[in-house]
Amino acid sequence: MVKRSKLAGKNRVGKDIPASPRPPVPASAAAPLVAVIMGSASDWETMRHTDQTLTDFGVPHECRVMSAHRTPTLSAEFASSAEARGLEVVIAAAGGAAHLAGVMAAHTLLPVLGVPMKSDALNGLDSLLATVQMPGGIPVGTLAIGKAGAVNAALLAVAILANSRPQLRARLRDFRAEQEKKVRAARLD
Ligand code: RP5
Repeated sequence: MVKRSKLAGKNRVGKDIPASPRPPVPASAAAPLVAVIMGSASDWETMRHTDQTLTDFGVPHECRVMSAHRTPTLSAEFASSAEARGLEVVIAAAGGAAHLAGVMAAHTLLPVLGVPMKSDALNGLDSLLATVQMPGGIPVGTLAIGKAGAVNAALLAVAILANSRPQLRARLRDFRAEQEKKVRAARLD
């Protein structure tokens, strides 16, 4: 069972993000290897694609809401303890002045992948620049804005984990082969 961390506060684990009072649904039965963090429950519509992709690959993970500015202490504590809890990759999504991934990266040596949310004001350009433009020294691997970035963050996390997990690597190879097959078979009416 994925245990609900004491740090989680009111946040939920797994596919339960926007829903309320029922108990958290773990994203997987095993201890999580990937944390999927987002700045607001409003990011879940996009980040559910990260959750789904990790689930498709059978990667144990947890999904939580926390914010660099609304819950700064929680965010710092979560990132600081992530490695000790057995996590290997942190995926952080945020929109607007999107500093969540940078804050995560500041508090952990684990690889942090940032997903810029498509914002109302600037279509995600604000989120992209805030996430990608980390000063040298503390890296955030930044993906594309929105759904593509959400899916690719999961695939990149899979690739990182697959370096030391041959079965996962085989699944990733199969996934690529399947994609290629579909494109090769594509017919235009
Ligand atoms: C960011 O502000 C969140 O990541 C979200 O993308 C954005 C808007 O949040 P809400 O006002 O919808 O909660 O912190």
